[in-house]
Amino acid sequence: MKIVEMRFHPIAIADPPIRSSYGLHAPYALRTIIELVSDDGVIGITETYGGDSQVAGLEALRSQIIGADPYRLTGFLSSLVEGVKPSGEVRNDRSQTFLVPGENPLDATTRTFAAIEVACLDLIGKSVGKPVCDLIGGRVRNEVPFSAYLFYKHPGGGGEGTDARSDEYGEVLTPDSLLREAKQMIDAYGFESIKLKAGVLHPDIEIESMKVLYRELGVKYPLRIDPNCAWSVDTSVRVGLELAKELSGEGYLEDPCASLEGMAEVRRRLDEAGVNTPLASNVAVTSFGDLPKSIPLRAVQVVLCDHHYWGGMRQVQHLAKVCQVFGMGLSMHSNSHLGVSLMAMAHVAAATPHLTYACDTHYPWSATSDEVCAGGRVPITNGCVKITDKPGLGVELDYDQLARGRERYARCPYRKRDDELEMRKHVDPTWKRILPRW
Ligand code: GKR
Ligand code: MG
Repeated sequence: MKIVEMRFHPIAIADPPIRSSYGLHAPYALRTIIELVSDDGVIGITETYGGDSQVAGLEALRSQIIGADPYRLTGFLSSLVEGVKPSGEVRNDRSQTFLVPGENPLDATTRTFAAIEVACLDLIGKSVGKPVCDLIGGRVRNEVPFSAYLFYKHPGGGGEGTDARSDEYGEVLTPDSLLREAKQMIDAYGFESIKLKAGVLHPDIEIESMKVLYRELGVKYPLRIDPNCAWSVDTSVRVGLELAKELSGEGYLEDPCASLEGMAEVRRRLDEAGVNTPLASNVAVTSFGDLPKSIPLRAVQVVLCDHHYWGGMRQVQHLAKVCQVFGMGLSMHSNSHLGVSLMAMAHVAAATPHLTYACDTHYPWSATSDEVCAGGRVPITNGCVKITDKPGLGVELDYDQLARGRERYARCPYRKRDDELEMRKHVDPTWKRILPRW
């Protein structure tokens, strides 16, 4: 089999004004849908980050991809993820950054490789009639659990002008409105664990928000909190101590502060106080190169993988093994996305035994009307995405919807994610990302 055509579709999807320590989401999130066509007419698809630089990175590989055998990806593109430097030294770059995911130049090659890998796996799966999870070792679960991903937000449902969407969750800037958001999301999707994107309001309000969730929803829902490094070491320790009960069980404290050294210090002080809440991360550890320093420091106890930037599904499986060997847990990170990415996340999670935490997903924040999967939205039932026997990722494209996504991209002024700029435009003209803020 040979790849004879490669098509990229830059799209924009409505995104509500949700907040994080990075700032504010723009009215549209950018994604790219990729199609690889084989010489026998089968089409493999994938979804990745959007914007001009992601598309340019993919475009630069066109001559290597056209004519290539999708079964031999490691041979023709492996230098992007595990090659050697011109010096002969094996690459083990660290990619830790404070930029928003998808805009980190240090993981540009692993992002690009991942996109091509998943499209090749979908193509192979659709050619041989097998689901992707069964091509990468076989599933260990038929249902992949996801968690409710709560965000503080301003009023608005995303999109702009006549393309503005209805606001499903309203304004959420208090503990009570956050509880309402949680209940709404759990009612709609049946999630059985909850993550709060924190680092937005004063830590006392965020602590209170977690206490309200715990009190009102009960121990049945493991809780996680992630301020994306907005707190100092002292504040992180204080929050860890005050939320020891709320984050117990399957919960964790994710990226409370910046740097591996900072995280290690938080670990040490929580241990001293007898609090064993795991510290999780998708900021301090974002590549294999971060692990040699992180592991002896005991900076991170749960790594959040993400095939989109770790270099694809097989790299996530390698990461799982490393985590297992060194006694770390594995969870999954997410960014604004549609159903093709959701299915890819579900397939890799299904085939990764050590991925035992419910995965993050931004899926509830995307609008049904923007979905590019044929047949509409991928169902999340009882908090889970079902893995069926459909070949490949189990989804096909709706080309009318894809064309609408492309038109939206062409019409909208956004070409990269810049939450700090959005924050200055819509909330506070003087706003800057300050780490630590508290
Ligand atoms: O969507 O604003 C967001 C999140 O802050 C996202 O960009 C993060 O990467 O979900 C992410 C996380 O867990 O850090
Ligand atoms: Mg995180």
